[in-house]
Amino acid sequence: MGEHRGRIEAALRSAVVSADPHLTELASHLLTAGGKRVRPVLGVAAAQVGRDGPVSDDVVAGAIACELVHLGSLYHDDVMDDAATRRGVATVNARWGNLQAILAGDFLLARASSIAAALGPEVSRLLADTIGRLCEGQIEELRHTYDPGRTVESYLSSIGGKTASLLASSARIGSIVAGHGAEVTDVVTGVADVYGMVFQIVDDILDLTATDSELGKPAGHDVEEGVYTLPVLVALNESTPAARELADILGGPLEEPERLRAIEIVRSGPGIRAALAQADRYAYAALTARDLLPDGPAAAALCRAPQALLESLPASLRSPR
Ligand code: GRG
Repeated sequence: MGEHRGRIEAALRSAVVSADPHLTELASHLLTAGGKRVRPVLGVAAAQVGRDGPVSDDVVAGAIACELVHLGSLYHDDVMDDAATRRGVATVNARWGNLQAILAGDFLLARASSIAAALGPEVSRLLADTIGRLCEGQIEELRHTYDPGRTVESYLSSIGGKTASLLASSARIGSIVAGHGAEVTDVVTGVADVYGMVFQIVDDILDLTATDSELGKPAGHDVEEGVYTLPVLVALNESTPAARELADILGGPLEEPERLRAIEIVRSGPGIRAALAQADRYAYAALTARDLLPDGPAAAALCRAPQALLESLPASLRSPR
């Protein structure tokens, strides 16, 4: 994957260059600040299923189109959240203002669309539909902001759109561009979708369980913002005095002592364990897909990725299967 990472970085850097040097600076800002590149790595891994050797330039192009959509969505997300920092640096909105951040995010989406169009109508349409799914997931989350009555179904639908859909499409595009048949393409799409669900559930668990310094932001940030994730929804659905106290606390913006109490209630109830069990079921589904793909390291790594994510959690959190 080392060689591929170099190609991904070079392609990303050249994709964000505009005729306007200031727009280039805006569009490069988060890219040069870091990021794990999960989406392009998934795209390349999907292309490598059943194959040896380097992937084509078109596979790298498909992979970076997905990362550019991710980046564009982060620019817009940071405007919506009025976020001050991301990837350890000031956000574009904090440094240059909301208007420039929105335009730079649009520019990243435009570059992604142009790259996808060059890969053909199927990839182009898939990427456009995925941008729509991101918006649907985000709208579903907004619809239930500060809503203690939010259902688990709403949560799963929202993270399916805002996170898993782009990871699934990254793998799907890698597979299509590599010329895999429909069966392999559908399996890698499903595995990457499941990975996305686990990825977001784990992120949401860590928001409630990690320390402020591990997170680089105060724990319970989601609760504070009114985003009630799976552990919180499970805790709210208990018939206990603690669940009733939590319902009384939630429903609006929180003062510091309320945020800490809400975290304490969720941590000491069944919500974290239930969320881990849900993630574990997804991870198990990905493991069982291994038999449906040709042998080789890429297929093995893809199908084990959700499980590996769960294993990277502190032992104190992990649930037995
Ligand atoms: C403009 C495409 C577009 C969408 C508008 C704002 C929005 C609707 C969607 C944003 C959805 C969003 C921010 C989902 C969270 C996705 C997520 C898991 C982000 C963190 O991804 P990582 O951990 O981040 O891969 P790095 O920094 O490593 O790239």
